Amino acid sequence: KQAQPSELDPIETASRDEISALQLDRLKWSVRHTYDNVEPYRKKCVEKGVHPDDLKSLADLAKFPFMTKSDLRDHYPFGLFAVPRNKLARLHASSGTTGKSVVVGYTKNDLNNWADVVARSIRAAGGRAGDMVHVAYGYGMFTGGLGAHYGVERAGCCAVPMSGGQTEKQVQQIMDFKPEIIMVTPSYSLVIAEEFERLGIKPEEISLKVGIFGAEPWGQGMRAEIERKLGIDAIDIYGLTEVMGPGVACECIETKDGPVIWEDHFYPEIIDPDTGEVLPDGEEGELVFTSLTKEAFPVIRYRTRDLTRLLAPTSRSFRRMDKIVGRSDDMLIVRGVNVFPTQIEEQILREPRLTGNYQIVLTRDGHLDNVEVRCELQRELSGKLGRGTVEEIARSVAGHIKTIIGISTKVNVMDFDSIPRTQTGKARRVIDQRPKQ
Ligand code: ADP
Ligand code: K
Repeated sequence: KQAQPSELDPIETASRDEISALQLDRLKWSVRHTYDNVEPYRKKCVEKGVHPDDLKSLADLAKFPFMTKSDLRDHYPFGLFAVPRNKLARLHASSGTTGKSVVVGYTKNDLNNWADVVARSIRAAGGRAGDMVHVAYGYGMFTGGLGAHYGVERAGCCAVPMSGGQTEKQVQQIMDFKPEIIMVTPSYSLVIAEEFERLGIKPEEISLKVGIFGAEPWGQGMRAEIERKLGIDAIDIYGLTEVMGPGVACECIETKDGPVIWEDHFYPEIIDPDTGEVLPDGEEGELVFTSLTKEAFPVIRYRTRDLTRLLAPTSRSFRRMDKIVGRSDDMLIVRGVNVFPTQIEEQILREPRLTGNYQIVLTRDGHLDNVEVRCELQRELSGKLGRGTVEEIARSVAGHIKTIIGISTKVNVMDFDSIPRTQTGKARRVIDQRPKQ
């Protein structure tokens, strides 16, 4: 499944010097293009006393101001677009997981580049021309469905534009059409896997060989769970609406060691979220992207709020990102301890008798935060274990959470299918019932 050099874009195996030279050329163009055509960004530059001519090396980018989600909201809908509206070929909007949605636009060239990076992602995941790809990301304003779709076609594959929902039909079509690849959120892939289970269809009877999963954080335990239940290799794809959509970075099947950033289109930095200072590769901080080729909606130093690290190249010449711990908005502060839902997910999935469906419910009792972790028994065990065993599972998960994360929780081991499933995409992991301060 490993890609032959002839199947890769030449830049994927170029020397770091060639990559840096290309990045600098493109970066100069992108900063100039944004400065000339996006008035609010030009204003920020003037206030900071920087000009596109100051950009002489990649490191000079650190002198430029950031863009944030609130800039997008303040200039809703088209205030940050860098082309006149008759040059637009498509609009998308973020699904608004956190707050009001933002609108982004693409020119024909932007759509072309997007399809290229998604096609490259599919090849990295082991897909080849001629494969059939079941796309269960939502189609519509969300970038997932259409973003994946045109990449599938660009890769020479056959797209099955199923979109999200209708789980029984998803499974029926996978059985009938026998696709090799599925593209879907990790949480919805588990819902599909459970439907296969319910029908008594075993992993080896499922045609799928590879799943390309993104749009929400998922840990290594979740990867193992999905791989086991569907009999596939599970590959991590990363992206966000503001920067493009899915396909900003994608893991390679031969290494599965974190998404490779398609650095010829998206220039990454990691910053200290408190000071804004650029951190060296390997250190954890907030991921920041500058688009290098985008025409309609260029972003310069866009703060993603996603926390991760930049890692050295392995299977390609581009750098990788570590799995996203979570985005800063998702961080829970429980009795003063910072916790990401994925950290709790990892502790739940150490226990093979539990599924990857879970929910964290926060309440406040006087001044104390209470955390209930709801998890579920695997279907085949549900209703069959004695109360003592169920309590022992709960105690063991709570023990791991206490030792590794440092918070006390009440773990509630429930029967299979007690927690609501996502039908359309991203799972709702946290229910915060604490009074707003
Ligand atoms: P919204 O901001 O409304 O959720 P997006 O679809 O643009 O809409 O979401 C992008 C965000 O989803 C990213 O900033 C990141 O937090 C998350 N995300 C996307 N892909 C991954 C991934 N592979 N791993 C972890 N988080 C991801
Ligand atoms: K399979």
